Amino acid sequence: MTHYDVIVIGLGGMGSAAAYRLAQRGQRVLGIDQFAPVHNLGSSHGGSRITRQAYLEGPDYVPLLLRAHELWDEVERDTGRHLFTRCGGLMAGPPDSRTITGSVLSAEKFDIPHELLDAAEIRRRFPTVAPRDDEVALYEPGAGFVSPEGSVAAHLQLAARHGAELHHEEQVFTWSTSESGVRVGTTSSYYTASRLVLCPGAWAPSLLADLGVDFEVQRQVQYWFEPADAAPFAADRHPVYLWETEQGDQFYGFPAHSPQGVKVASHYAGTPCTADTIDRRVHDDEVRAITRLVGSRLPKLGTFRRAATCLYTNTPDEDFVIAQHPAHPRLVVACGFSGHGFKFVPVVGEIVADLVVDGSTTHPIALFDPARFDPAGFDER
Ligand code: PYC
Repeated sequence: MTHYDVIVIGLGGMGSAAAYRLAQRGQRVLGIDQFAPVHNLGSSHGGSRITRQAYLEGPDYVPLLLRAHELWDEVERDTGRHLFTRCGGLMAGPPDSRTITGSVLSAEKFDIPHELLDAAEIRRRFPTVAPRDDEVALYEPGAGFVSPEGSVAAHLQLAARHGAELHHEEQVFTWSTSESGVRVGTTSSYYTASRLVLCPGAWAPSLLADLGVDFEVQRQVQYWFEPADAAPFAADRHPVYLWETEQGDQFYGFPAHSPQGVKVASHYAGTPCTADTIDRRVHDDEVRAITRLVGSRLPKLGTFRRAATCLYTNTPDEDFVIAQHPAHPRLVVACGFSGHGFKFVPVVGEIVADLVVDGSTTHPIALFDPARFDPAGFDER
């Protein structure tokens, strides 16, 4: 039986990046995923994910985003794939909303280039967008979107180039760790390694039941519309946007970037589900609701064309979990990305490689420690 330095379970966005960075650092890597490469059953599909650095979720994330944007460029260079479209980003809402105050806080603290726009200026610059008179926006010219499918394909390509062995359509049914190593059982075989990385996406509740994090997996829907006039939605004229309404709804969208049309979605309309039992149908009342919500600010969005479901894996505070597992020192986990993680993919790969190879990282990841959910502390279990 081949013994590996590290086995990576889950080769979606995060796992593919982890497999690459580990292989790049000379580790003998086995990556395992239950599906064929670049599938649409997890959280790494749909053609686009927003990336931005004036991070409304908190300034602690910004150093990671500064590095992530460097690494997106590096992965593009190393693979020749176009992954990152810098079309600018509009964070819009009432002046006292978290979307505005949080974005401004991060932008000012880290000197992220940005402009504050009032409603008239938003309308003047972006004729597809119709803010209320009392809404404002932070415009970030360096924001844009990345391709989730392109990212997975690029990282798998780089992992293989650096010697990683990648097994697809092989399901893990058991893993264990001991003082001497780790053991993984799949539908095909058993494997051993010195270390284990789990990037389980929406399968976190079953694969990481003893982590002490109360994950909520949510069914989300991405929708595509076809505007009567597509020209003003082109990526050289239209930003990505994240909009908070005065009712606290948050929706987001993209310029036209595929023949499928213009993609929009709601950030908070998810419903609890499991990764294996999610309802993949999209219902008429959902289409009516998103048409009403996004149409209230983008009245020229046009005709609904198609929709696809997707999965969020939320932690209770919506901050990620990236750490050595407190009960299994040989295991590193990266999960709970709570619907806003994809933009971090390349830096998460780097952090996981640091934790596995060096046992620590210089990246600021205290925010992601799962011990925050255990007031008693893991030592007292
Ligand atoms: O991180 O920008 C983001 C985002 C928007 C909606 C979901 N995530």
